[in-house]
Amino acid sequence: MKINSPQFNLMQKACIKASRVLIRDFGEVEKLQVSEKGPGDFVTASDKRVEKIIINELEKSGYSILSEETGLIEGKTKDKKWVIDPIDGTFNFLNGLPHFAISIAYEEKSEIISGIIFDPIKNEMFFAEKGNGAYLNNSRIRVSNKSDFKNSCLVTGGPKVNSKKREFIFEEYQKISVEVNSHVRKSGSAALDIAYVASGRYDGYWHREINYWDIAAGLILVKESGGFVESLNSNGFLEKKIDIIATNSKIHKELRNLL
Ligand code: LIP
Repeated sequence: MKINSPQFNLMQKACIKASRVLIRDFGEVEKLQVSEKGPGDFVTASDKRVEKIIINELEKSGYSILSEETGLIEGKTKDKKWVIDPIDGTFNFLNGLPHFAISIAYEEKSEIISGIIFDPIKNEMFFAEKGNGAYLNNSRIRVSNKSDFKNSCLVTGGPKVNSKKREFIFEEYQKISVEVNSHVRKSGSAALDIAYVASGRYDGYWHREINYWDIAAGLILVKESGGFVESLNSNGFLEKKIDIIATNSKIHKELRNLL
C-alpha cells in the first residue's frame, strides 16, 4: 500500500475500530428481523454508536467534523475537515442485506484529499489519496475501459419519499434505462456505488439530491482511478442536495447528455 499520510492512518484506524462494532451489530439485526418489534430502534442506536467511535478517534486531530447524525462540529483547524457517513446503506443494514459501508473523507480547503469506503462484511476497503492512486485492499484499482454506452452497466439511487423532484427522477431513470438495455442497478449504498465505479465494476453512476457525506470519499476514489466525477449543480459540491455523475470517463458524455 502506497498511502501513509497521518490523516489516512487516522481515518483507517477509526474505520477499523468502528467496523468491529458494525459487524457485531449486523449479526444482532439479523436476529431482530424475526422479532415482533423489529430492528428499527436498534439500527438508529447502532448508527450513532458507530459514529461516536469514529468521531472519538478523529477529533484527536483538532479538525472540524461533518457527520450524518451529528452535523457539523467546529474544530480548531478551520480549513481541515473530516466528512463521515457511519453507515451508508442504512436501509440495507436494517433489512439484513449485507451491502453497506463506512465512509470517511478528509477535506482541506473545500477539496477532498483522501477517503476510505469500507464494506466490513465483504472485507473490502476502497481508499485513495490525491496524487497517490486508488486501491482496493492491497491492489491498485482503475475504472472500466468500456466505451460502448448501450452495453454499459450503470447504477443510481433515490428518489427520497419526500423529494419534490420524485416524478422527474423516476422519468429520468426510465429514459436512461432504455438507452442502456435496462442495465441500471440500484444498490442502496451510494458510497459503494461510487467505489464500484472506481474499481471498474460499474461503468457509471448518477444520483439526484444526494448528501455530501454519502459521496465525499467517493470523489477522490473516482479521480484517482482515472474516472470523471462532476456535480450538475451551479454551486458544485457545496450544494445541500447534490446532483452527481461519476463515470469511467469514456461514457461520460453520453450519460451527461441524458441528464
Ligand atoms: C443512502 C444512500 C442511498 C441513497 C439514499 C441515502 P444512508 O444513504 O447511500 O444509496 O439512495 O438517498 O442517502 O442514508 O444509508 O447513509
